[in-house]
This record gives sequence, structure tokens and C-alpha cells, in this order.
Amino acid sequence: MDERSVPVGARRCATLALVGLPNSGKSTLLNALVGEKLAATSQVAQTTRGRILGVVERGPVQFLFLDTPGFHQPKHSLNERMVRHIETALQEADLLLWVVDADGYLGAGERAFAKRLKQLGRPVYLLLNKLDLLSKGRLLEKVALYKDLMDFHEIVPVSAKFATNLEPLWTLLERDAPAGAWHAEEGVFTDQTERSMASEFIREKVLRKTREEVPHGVAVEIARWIEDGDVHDGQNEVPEGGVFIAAEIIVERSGHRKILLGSQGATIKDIRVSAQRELKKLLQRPVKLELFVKVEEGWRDRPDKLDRLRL
Ligand SMILES: Nc1nc2c(ncn2[C@@H]2O[C@H](COP(=O)(O)OP(=O)(O)OP(=O)(O)O)[C@@H](O)[C@H]2O)c(=O)[nH]1
Ligand SMILES: [Mg+2]
Repeated sequence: MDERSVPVGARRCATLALVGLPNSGKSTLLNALVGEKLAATSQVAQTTRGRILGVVERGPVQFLFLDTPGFHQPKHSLNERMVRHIETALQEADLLLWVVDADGYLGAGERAFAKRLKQLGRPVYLLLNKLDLLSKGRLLEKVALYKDLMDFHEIVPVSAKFATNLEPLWTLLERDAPAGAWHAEEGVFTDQTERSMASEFIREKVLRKTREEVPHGVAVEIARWIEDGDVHDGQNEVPEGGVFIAAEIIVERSGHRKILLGSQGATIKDIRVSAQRELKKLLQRPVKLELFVKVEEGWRDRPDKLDRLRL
């Protein structure tokens, strides 16, 4: 059905928060549900730092999905802000989608999170993600373990990575969407700007190519963004019909800078090439990307810096 043919009075609108522990697959699921890559994803915990909106229109229903950072104990100002984003989304949402790594261990973090969800008194869907990694027997075991924690409105096993079992999920969500006017403008699918997505996708490449403590101390700031046709000093090579982007990768220590650069600059080159490819896809025009690595000790605890980075 063409959503534009839906009479305004028959419309429904649901705000859904994708919440859970770090690395459970919330952002991968957001991307799968929206059918577009909106959020950075990686094997590193705490990839998502803010709240990311993804909008899907299906028949009479507009779904507003809020991807959130993973629930954790904050140790820096950055993390306090991340946890605040989770709280805001929990308050805003009609339905809470708790995404868990069903292949992982149900530990203290999950128990603490269940406690927080119960206090909200809102319908909670349990989405048992990473179904592709589980046998049927283990899946049933996991269902039983989670059911002991709290009452779920629905329990749906999914694989965000392979977009498996999403249709049954959509059917349930359509059933539960409350009546009401659509909140987002028709046809708009996110509130992220090209710039913020570009910096997130560059950071994603850094996370995917570095290990241990490096990823948590990395931020990306767009320093220059010159479109073909913009007036500029001619010092940067702007591709025809495209855009020149210079980005700063901020790290916490000079040792991390060394790791990022790699031997003879091999790692940063690799990051640049894969980020440039990704940005070309995102922006649908030629992209010339330049990266600089800068050390800023303690940036994660500097409010001015966090504000600048819109965190
Ligand atoms: N095998 C498998 N891997 C998955 C699935 N969903 C997500 N992953 C992987 O799990 C890792 C974490 O995925 P993300 O989507 O970044 O997880 P997240 O919950 O958003 O993580 P944070 O933003 O850190 O809280 C990535 O390496 C994904 O590729 C899945 O269904 N199956
Ligand atoms: Mg995420």
C-alpha cells in the first residue's frame, strides 16, 4: 500500500527504543529494519555513543526506531552522556525492544538492565539476536533463562546480521502500534546529517581495524567539507561533482596514534581507503577523504569537547 493513500485519521505511529547491553546487535538491527545503513556497527563494545533515529513507514504505521548506546557503568563524562541517551530513549518510547546477544552469557549486566526495564512498566519485547549462531536447543534454553527475569510482551528470535525472522517481528509491531498522527515528515528516514553519519562511518572503520583500548578513546571530527562548486582556497582537491572531506581522528595517547598510523602508515591508509569507499556509497557522489590523527589527552572528560562533538 502506498502510505500516502492512508487517510490521516487511520494512521498509527510507534516510537520504539532499541536498547540493551553493548555489542548485542542494536545498530545492526536498526540498519536491517530501516533497510539503509544509518548506524556504525563493530565488534567493539560501545560503538554507538548517541541516539540515532531510523524511520520506517509500513501501510498506515510510521515506526520511529531509536538506536541507543549499550547499557554500562559510566567511567568518563562521555559515558555518562551515553547512558543519559539511553534513559531519554526509554522515556520517549511506546515500546521497548530489548536486544540481547542470545549467543552470549546472561550475566549481571543483563540482570541489572531487566531491573531498570521493569521499573518503566512499558511493554518490553525480548529480541534474542544472533539466532544464526544458536542451535534450536540452546535457543529454547535462553528463552527459559530470560523468562525468569521478567514478563515480556513478546519474545522474538532474530538475526540482525542476516535479516532473519524480521517479518514476524513487523507483524507484532504493527499490531501494537498506537493510533496517532505520524511524528516524522513523510519520506524522511533519519535525523542524522550527512556530516554526522560520515564521521560515524569513519570511526567505524577505525574500530574495525584497531583493538583493545584504542577504540574507546577515539573520536572523529570533520574539519573541512568542500562540495564541488563551493568557493575555496584551491588547496584541496575537490572531485568533480563530489566532495572533499578532511577529518581529524582524535586519540587519547601518542601510543594510540602510533597504532593507528601503523608501520609506514599502512593502518591509516587502510582506514582511509575503506572509509572513502563507504562515504561514496553514503553520499552517492565522488569523495576525496583526508585523515589526520591528533592526540588530545582526556578528551572524554572535557565537556566543551563533548559538546563540540555533539555527544
Ligand atoms: N553472527 C551475528 N552477529 C551479529 C548479529 N547482529 C550483530 N552482530 C555482530 O555483533 C557485533 C555488534 O553489533 P552492533 O550492531 O554494533 O551492536 P550494538 O548493540 O549496536 O553495540 P553498541 O553500539 O556497542 O552498544 C558486530 O560485530 C555485528 O556484526 C547477528 O544477528 N548475528
Ligand atoms: Mg550500536
